[in-house]
Amino acid sequence: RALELDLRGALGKGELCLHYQPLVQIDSGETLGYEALIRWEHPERGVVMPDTFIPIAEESGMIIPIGEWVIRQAIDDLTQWPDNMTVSINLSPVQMRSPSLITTLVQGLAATGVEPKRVCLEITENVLMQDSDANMATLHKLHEIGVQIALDDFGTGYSSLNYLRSFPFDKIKIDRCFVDEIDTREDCQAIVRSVVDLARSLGMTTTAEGVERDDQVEHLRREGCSEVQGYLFSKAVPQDQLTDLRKPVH
Ligand code: G
Ligand code: G
Ligand code: MN
Ligand code: NA
Repeated sequence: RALELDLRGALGKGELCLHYQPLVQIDSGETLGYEALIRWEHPERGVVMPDTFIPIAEESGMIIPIGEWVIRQAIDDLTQWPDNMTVSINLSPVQMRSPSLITTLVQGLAATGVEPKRVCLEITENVLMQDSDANMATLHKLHEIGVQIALDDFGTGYSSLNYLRSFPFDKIKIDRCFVDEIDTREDCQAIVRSVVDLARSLGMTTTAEGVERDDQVEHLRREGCSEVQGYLFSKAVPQDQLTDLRKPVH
């Protein structure tokens, strides 16, 4: 409860901030863009992680203004990065039901002139499970705007395969539970191989999450995964600590 009260003031006091974790192309090692991961710099508790406060924000409805702030901030930050880079933004299922989601996104893009395809929205399977028709309509509207849509934490929910049929995702993010032991366990290798093949036949790319070791990268490359993300490359850091933001040398 105390945390909920504090969270009500956090946005106005500028206590929320975005950290960024790179998404790396597996073959070139090039940074393709960054995923925005929210942090709360609480004046007494120190840094509060999203797993702690996003559920509170969702239950209280505060996720709507917080989520809109995330969209605006992430697109603003993107304008500082090289033109070919993307930003990935996590969406709560609650935001999918908000009429202001589309307008916030459209206004953010218009105000900055950012190309829509440089923004990737990450949604989880529960978005497709809850209130399916309305959420599906929202997903199609988002796609019409031209942003990319990724299915996050893939493989952790139910009926995953059925959902892949229902919407043309641009990308599947393979949950780190399959990546953790891919260098030692054949069952993980087989699952990742199947997801990569499936994604490819559906015209989607794949990002492996939670990559911490070189051996995992070798296996992911062998299975045909196109992008990797994880502590091996970098944890999420504030924008001023991103080291790949130098403009390419001509
Ligand atoms: O580093 P990590 O602890 O940052 O993130 C934990 C969880 O919080 C992940 O599931 C991530 O998707 C979620 N998360 C991080 N940032 C945001 C955000 O801006 N909005 C929403 N809805 N979820 C986020
Ligand atoms: O659900 P989502 O994929 O958006 O959440 C990303 C979460 O994964 C964040 O909490 C982020 O800090 C965490 N994360 C990112 N890279 C790694 C990693 O290499 N290992 C582990 N254990 N967690 C990671
Ligand atoms: Mn994510
Ligand atoms: Na994920």
